[in-house]
Amino acid sequence: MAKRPILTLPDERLRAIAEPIEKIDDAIKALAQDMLDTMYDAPGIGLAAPQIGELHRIVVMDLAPDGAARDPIVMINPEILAYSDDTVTTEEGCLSIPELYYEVERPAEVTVRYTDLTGEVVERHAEDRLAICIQHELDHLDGVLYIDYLSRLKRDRVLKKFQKQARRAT
Ligand code: GNR
Ligand code: NI
Repeated sequence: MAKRPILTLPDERLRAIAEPIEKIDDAIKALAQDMLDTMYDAPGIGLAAPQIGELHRIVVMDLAPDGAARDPIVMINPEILAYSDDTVTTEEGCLSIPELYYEVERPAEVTVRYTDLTGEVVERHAEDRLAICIQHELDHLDGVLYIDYLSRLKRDRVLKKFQKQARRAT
């Protein structure tokens, strides 16, 4: 059980492209567990490895309702195979952009393919919050943040706020 610090804007590692995982060894299993521990502690419904400074293509999620049993999902080298044409607009937040929430429009449904922790390749169709969470987490693996979908004005306002905060902290 190891909770790791979550990186926040403007940390450059949030903008990096994460590397594919070649082998699911003990280090990757330990990383997945640290990510789940960190996500549950935050708390959040998802976490991507770059958010704790690990530039590997792995994300974790748990969309179980509050009070229900945990339902952790670990996706290694995930890829979206198909997006629906219909979109939904939902309010998103990000643990790396604390305390801010903005509406984002995304495809409503996706089909994702990934390798699970046992090495099995899984294909899964997702809708609702899971579909949004998958897209949000997979974006992190390519250095994309949800604020990148906002208007330039809104995005720049967010970036400025965190740049200013970082300057104060140093
Ligand atoms: O905890 C989180 N909640 C959330 C809400 C709406 C859309 C996406 C998310 S993911 C976020 C955790 C996070 O930052 N994952 O990268
Ligand atoms: Ni996020």
